[in-house]
Amino acid sequence: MPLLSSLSGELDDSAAAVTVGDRSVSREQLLAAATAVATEVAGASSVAIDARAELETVVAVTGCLLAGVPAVPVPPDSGERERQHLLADSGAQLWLGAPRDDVQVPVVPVDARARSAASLPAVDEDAPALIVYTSGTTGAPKGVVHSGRSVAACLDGLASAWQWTAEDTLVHGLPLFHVHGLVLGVLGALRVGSPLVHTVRPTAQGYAAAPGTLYFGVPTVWSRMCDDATALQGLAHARLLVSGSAPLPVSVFQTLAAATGKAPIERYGMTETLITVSTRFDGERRPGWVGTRLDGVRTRLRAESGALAPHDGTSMGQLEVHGPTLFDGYLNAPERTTEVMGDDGWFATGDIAVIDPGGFHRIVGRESVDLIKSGGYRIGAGEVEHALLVHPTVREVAVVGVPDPDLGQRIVAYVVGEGCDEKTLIDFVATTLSVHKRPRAVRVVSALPRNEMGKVQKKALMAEGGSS
Ligand code: MLC
Ligand code: AMP
Repeated sequence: MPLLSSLSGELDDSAAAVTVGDRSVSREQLLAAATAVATEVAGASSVAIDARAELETVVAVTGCLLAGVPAVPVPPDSGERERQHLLADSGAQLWLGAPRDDVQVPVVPVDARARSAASLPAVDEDAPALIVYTSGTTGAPKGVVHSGRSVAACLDGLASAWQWTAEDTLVHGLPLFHVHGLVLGVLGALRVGSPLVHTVRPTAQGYAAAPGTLYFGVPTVWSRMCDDATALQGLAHARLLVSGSAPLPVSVFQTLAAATGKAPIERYGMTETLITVSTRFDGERRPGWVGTRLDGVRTRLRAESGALAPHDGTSMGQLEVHGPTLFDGYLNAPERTTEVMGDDGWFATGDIAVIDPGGFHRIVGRESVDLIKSGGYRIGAGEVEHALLVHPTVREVAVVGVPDPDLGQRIVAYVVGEGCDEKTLIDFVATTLSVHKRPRAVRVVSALPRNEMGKVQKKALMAEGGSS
């Protein structure tokens, strides 16, 4: 079934299908406005979307999918350097959004009230549909290419695991430029046919005020919710509270379960693999564990020795995944794709996990200290270090993620230089990369700890940063 076939299906066309903030469109309106976008972008090799938390982003992405033109969501808080990288690397031929001084490609304004009934040719479900940029341990973000088929496989697997139907109303306020908020949170609702209420920001008050049955959040959202007893009461009617993108602390799981009467659903995934593992609506929900494989997905553990590790609930190994939800590859970087994707089609996640005999997965940590998860965002230490080294006061730098009760990990930059100022450097990263990639603290030191080989000892910095 084509990814968005349910848009023109048999559901009630007149009811609000997507609400973002205080604006809504029905399915019929969304289809008409997205068709207008599709006619504008038809034939482009790819199109960049200014992915603000607005109705227009939903219309723009839907239009690109209807036209069969790969959509490149661009974080609205990205700085010029990051935005230019995304535009150049993706080769985007158009910019869907408001004009920006640094955007040189033609601008196509998006109007959620536009109407077109043009008939569109069928889309090849195996062709690239989305290019989502995500950080690696080093270098600039890479474009992760997904077809309509991989997205559909992921969404159908989740619908089955969660018994997610058109009777549900989905509520979330996650960013519309990553897998969680965009693929699950928008395309999931459109494919399943459940109305979506996007709260613009993922605040506890916003979630509590929005009447839904299914709520999506990253652990930081749920942990903030747990600090707001009134907001928690507002979720008592929910059918499912779903957490993902980072580890959900056991204490947050337990508080949510006690306060709402519902243990949260946890699910695990990556931009490259989409969601591969989840607990099920009718299955066990075990704190600290992320559940079992989605339909069609296979998983295995690769021990440090290179052999496969047993699924005995205690043996650890790097998690490898296989199945219909996997990406097609990194854009313009076949060698990077080969590094993570074996000839046999298994993807090496870089996450260390255990699997128990019943097929339940627990994510123990990440293999590399250079991939940081902060507030559910994946941030490469190398990318932030590179940005800081451009600043004239910085001579050496090491960026680490230290444990943080709110964000999971907090980015801390250790710098060596002359006249380094914390606020200046934080703002520098916020305006050249993305606001969400900024260090939360900068520590000026006389030298970085290095081993005999001259390599920075990041684990020592993490231990120090975590304790202060
Ligand atoms: C602060 N701000 C600054 C600034 N410092 N602006 C410019 N320069 C500076 N130095 C502003 C911000 O722009 C923003 O303004 C405000 O301060 C707060 O921003 P923040 O610090 O980023 O908010 P915070 O409260 O820390 O955000 C927490 C959060 C966020 C949970 C809301 O981290 C979040 O949305 N996380 C979701 C990430 C996600 O969706 N990940 C999924 C990846 S996919 P203003 O004006 O904007 O308020 C994936 C796959 C899977 O992982 O499995 O799902
Ligand atoms: P991203 O590429 O932003 O999609 O981030 C993917 C990474 O997020 C994974 O490799 C994991 O490290 C982490 N992650 C996602 N979901 C979970 C989860 N439920 N529990 C623990 N880690 C998670």
